[in-house]
Amino acid sequence: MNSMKKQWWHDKVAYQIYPKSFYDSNGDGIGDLPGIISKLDYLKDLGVDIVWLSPIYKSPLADEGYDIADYYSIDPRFGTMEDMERLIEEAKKRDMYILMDLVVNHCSDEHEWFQKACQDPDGEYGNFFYIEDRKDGGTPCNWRSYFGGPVWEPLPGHPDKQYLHVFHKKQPDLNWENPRVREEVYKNINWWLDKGLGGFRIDAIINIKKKLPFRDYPVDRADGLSGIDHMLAEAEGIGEFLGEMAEKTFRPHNAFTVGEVFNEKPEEIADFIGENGYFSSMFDFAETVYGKSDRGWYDSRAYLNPEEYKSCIFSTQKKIGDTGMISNIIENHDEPRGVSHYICPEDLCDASKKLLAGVYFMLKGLPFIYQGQEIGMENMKFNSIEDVDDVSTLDEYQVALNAGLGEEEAFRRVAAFSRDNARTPMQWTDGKNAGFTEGTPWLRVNPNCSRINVKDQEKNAGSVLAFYKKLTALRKAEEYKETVVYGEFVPYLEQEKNLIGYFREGEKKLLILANFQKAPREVELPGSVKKVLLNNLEDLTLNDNRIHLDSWQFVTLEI
Ligand code: TEU
Ligand code: CA
Repeated sequence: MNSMKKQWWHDKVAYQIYPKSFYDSNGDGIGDLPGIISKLDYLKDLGVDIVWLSPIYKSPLADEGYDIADYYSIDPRFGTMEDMERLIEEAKKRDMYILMDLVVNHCSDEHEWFQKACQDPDGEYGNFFYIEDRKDGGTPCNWRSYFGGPVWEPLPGHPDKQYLHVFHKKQPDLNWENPRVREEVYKNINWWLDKGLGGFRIDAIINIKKKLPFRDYPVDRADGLSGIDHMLAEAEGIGEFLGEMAEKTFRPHNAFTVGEVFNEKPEEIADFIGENGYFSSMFDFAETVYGKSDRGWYDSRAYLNPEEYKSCIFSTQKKIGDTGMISNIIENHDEPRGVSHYICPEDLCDASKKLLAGVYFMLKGLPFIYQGQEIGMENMKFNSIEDVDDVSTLDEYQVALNAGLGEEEAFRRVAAFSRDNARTPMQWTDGKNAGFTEGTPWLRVNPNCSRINVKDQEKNAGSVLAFYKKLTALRKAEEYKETVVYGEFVPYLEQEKNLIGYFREGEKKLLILANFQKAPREVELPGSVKKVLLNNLEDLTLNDNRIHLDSWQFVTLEI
């Protein structure tokens, strides 16, 4: 049985809001905090307990808020500090928790620290960043930034110096080796937690430890640069920073944290999310990264087949076991829509969307829903590269062109991965701008809002939204909650093609079955069925020891 020490957040359901695109309360085309407050009841009704907000701090929005200019203030485009305090309070009234995004690998080049570093690179703030001399115009190493080009950029006002940025050049990396930097970060975290925040989602954290001194790694693309992964694989000692941060901030507050961790080794899982881990949880990205090519998005797989998807989620489940609580997702603000990536286009329908929802939601772990996922929002059909706002997509388009693809082909390939797919405005209604704003939306609304929107789905008991409500309700049901939250994951008929089957074994024994294909099938049952807890279709044919599953049918049975 479960050997995990219980924590307050284990049985929760989490939801990610991308504030800029969630709900605009004042008609300027940009979603905002008052807009979020006005939708708290909607989230509560969906069964959400924990709400993670992508960054809303003061920012020039070069990377949509992941470039923070002041960690202690709210960007006026999103609202005021009073709005934020009100959000925390209103959430509390509903037994909900707010998480902010902790972006501390880097700040904005418009942050006061960086401004001071530029004024006096040899002074105190120079040491807040990685600043190096430019000898003969050369760079200290050949690393490629995540958004393309070298990680080194001339320091403004000092042509003889350069600074490091592993993301955009407007996101200078903070020097975590400097204890003053860490102290400032911890002070800020505690300041927010003291305000009543539930915790944080922790951005890009694997990058805070650099392998020093700087050196070149093998060139892996025609640009003559080397992906950062090579360096990260060699960087040791990140645990000292993360352990210190947890000790000085999260643990004393009993805060919930979820790390954006991509490269943990199996033997490190306990260090990250075990009982005394650095974080409460971390995301499972096994399926997110599957099929992504080192060469870039143009060379990556636009969607996975059911067998590949199964092998990813199963390998994570087996690997994690009782070590800790992983966080399960099908999408986020950096990825294509889950239904467009894990279901092939000709198979996309309400039933297959619900199947995917059921499969990941019933896994062991904490389920996160990304805004719009609960109504089955799909990728955007962009008309051309001019439609795209995201810095990462623009770079990947260039990478594709450099690799020799024609403009149309390059656009088509990167469009499947564009971060803007998930960033189009939330579809509340079938009306003007999908009910997101009275003004002009900052990013084009997906025209399919006429067919996919909250208003219609709220009225329809067979909608994707209604199915998500059933999923959250089962997780909270007194009788089943122990099993859904803590029950052991045990695969069932793992070798059956396009069948995803597994047990959750706790106080009860549940069997999850998903016929991930169009063709109906018969499946043998391991015992008699006590109760049908979930079914994404209207009918179900059960015999003594066999079940008939229709196209895309998903069920959860008590055995
Ligand atoms: O993403 C970190 C990350 O690893 C990215 O490289 C991600 O793979 C990329 O966005 C795909 O295009 C986090 C945030 O989630 C992302 O939105 C930010 O842009 C990034 O950190 C920098 O803060
Ligand atoms: Ca607004």
